Amino acid sequence: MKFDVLTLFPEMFEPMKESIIGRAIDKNLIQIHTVNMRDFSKDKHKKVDDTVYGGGAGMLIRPDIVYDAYQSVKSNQSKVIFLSPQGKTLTQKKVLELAKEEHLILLCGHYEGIDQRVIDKIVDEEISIGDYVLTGGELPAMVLIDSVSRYVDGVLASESKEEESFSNGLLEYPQYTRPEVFEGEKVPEVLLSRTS
Ligand code: 4FN
Repeated sequence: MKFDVLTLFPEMFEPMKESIIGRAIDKNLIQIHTVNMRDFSKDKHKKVDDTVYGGGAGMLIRPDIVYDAYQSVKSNQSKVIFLSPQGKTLTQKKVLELAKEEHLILLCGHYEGIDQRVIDKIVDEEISIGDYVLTGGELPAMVLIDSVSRYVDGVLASESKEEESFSNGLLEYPQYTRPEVFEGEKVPEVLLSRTS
């Protein structure tokens, strides 16, 4: 599965090369490629944003910049997801659905947002990770990549997906590991004979 991330802050995605996701990249099971939208600026100051028509606070990313960045990575199998507070909340059901895709293009907003015309033109789905104010769509994009990547074949050891599945998670009980006594608190007696 390939992820192309359209962002103004590509360096934010560097830490994803660690851990389980990093191993999946090394094994060529997933690819995470960032596109710096600033590279598509047409002016000498590398400007990508402008003021809002009709007034209103702040700046928006210009539609032509986003469109050219999109054109540089789109394929016939790509699905474009805009990470946005107005989107449908990401659920485990949606994660499993997205894991079947070959190519996801993730569009990350910054400043006050993105011109609506390019959203209408290129975006297939608008997804939110929850209701709180953020400074950009980059962390939401990483949440989506992390949650979806675990379901790409070969990324996780086969048992862990079932065991940690959402439905089982709701029924989870407290768990304990060594030491047997921590700050005077003992592991429940009934569990002590069952360590695997
Ligand atoms: N956020 C709210 C209402 C109005 C604005 C925001 C907000 C980043 C570009 C969007 C936020 C949260 C979850 C993307 C929030 C998400 C974003 C996300 C996001 C800069 C404009 C902005 C009512 C939700 C509190 C800033 C509510 N999932 N604007 O955060 O991109 O994906």
